[in-house]
Amino acid sequence: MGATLVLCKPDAVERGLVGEIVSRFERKGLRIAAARLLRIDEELAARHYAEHTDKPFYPELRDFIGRSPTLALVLEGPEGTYAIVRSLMGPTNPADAPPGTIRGDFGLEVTENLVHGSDSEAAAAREIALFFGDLGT
Ligand code: 3AN
Repeated sequence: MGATLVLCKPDAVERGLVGEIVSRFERKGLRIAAARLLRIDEELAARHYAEHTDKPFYPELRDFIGRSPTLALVLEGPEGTYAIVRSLMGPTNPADAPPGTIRGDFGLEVTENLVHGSDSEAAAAREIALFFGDLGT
């Protein structure tokens, strides 16, 4: 079994694309184990994006991720679920994302790229604890 964290970012919620995005993961066969709609404040953004806080694009990323609610999900599936999720999402920059992927079908630019998925088993464990640790998932 594997589990990973997915964020449907503010642009996805604002544009009414959450159903479409979650549906793609469900139709693939992944299971929703936990879900929470929350606004990501500056402290949570800095912890989640710890590797990016020194980057030039960080202020824009922080402002975007906190501008309206995000839907956080834990998705469960086979070992390597994080990689399955990332293949459905497509590359970070929607301009590089092929049609058929979430970012390729719905995104135009790198900041507003609709979804986040953990990029390793270790990141998944860390990020699930960050978003759902208080629920004991
Ligand atoms: P991913 O979300 O595909 O794992 P990361 O972790 O490299 O990509 O980047 C985290 C987030 O930071 C991206 N989802 C994107 O919103 C933003 N980001 C990454 N690189 C850039 C960049 N060069 N310019 C603007 N935003 C960026």
